[in-house]
Amino acid sequence: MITKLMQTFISRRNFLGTTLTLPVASTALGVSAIAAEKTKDHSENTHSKHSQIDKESHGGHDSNTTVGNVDHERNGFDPHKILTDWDLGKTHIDSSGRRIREFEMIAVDTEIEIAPGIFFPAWTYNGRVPGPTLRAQEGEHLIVNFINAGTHPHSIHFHGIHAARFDGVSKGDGLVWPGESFTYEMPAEPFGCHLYHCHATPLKRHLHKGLYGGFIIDPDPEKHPENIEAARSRVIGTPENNQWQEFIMVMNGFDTNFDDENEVYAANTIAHEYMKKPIKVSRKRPIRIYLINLTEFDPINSFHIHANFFDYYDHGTTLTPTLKTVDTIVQCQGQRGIIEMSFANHEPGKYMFHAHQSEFAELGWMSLFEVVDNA
Ligand SMILES: [Cu+2]
Repeated sequence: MITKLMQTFISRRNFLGTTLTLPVASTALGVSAIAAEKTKDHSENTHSKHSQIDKESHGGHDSNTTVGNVDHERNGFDPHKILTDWDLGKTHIDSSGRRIREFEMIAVDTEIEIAPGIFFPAWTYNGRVPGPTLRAQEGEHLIVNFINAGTHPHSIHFHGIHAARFDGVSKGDGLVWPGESFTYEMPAEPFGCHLYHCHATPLKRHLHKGLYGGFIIDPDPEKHPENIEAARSRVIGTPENNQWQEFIMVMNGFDTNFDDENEVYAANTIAHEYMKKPIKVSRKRPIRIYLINLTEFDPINSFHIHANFFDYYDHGTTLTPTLKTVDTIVQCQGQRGIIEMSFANHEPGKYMFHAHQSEFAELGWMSLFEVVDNA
């Protein structure tokens, strides 16, 4: 089944002249095939198109990924940059000696391309999905200035510790209406890998439209003398931290035809982006992934690495692993954690990682690390 969005896009670009027949829509074919695969339904017409697509997709492509490329410049964000573009805000020391860290967030309606030729009418924080990765340090006082420049009421609900009036929920006057603004304040605690999202109702729609992002609180090493080395290694910008190759990955999905099922899945929004352009890593330095699940409509998502094992810190709130030597973890929506692993003893090459729900992987959540001697 083809979404109205796709039809609009395809006719806009004149790919097909006046008639829309799936198999010749080559730039969108991979995703057309997977979208059709997801919605085995509705009409005989759909079925005949479907069988043609199957032949094309199995005969024409060898890597079972989307075909073509997403225009990241048009989107205004690049999933390769999102991996590491921490938003550290601005800091100052107030009169009482507290370190204040201040962030700017703006909600805007933004059409984004989530797979080649597939456009999605997203609601975003700061024009991107996921929103900015806010990063602070344990013990700081946080101020988040939020403007709603969108067309619906929104909020920011942080998974952290804060007063009720800063909880951003629709039942407690927590909504910020279009054209209005609100300032959230909270302590940066506990340290860990957290998240934020809009909490306006209907929640599933506001969340799935793209209003979410990572919220990382680095530990204060002074407070953790028993694990001071581990704590230091998590503090962005320190020499200990610079040994690590850190990435954020937000697992998400997109319901392109609004039937409460996802047609496209990814880590950091763009289907199969890290398959086509693998994430280059050095085998000599360990890897730390801040992994967050914000997939709507599916009860769980997962992360599986090929040819390797990792340690896992559930919620990132401990400095010793909560799971050791695993190659797969599962997260429900809102769950998150930190993965640590190394390719030091591996030969260089491309190593796959993906959701271990094959359907999610085939619909976009499949990726590669390209392990090299020096990255
Ligand atoms: Cu919202």
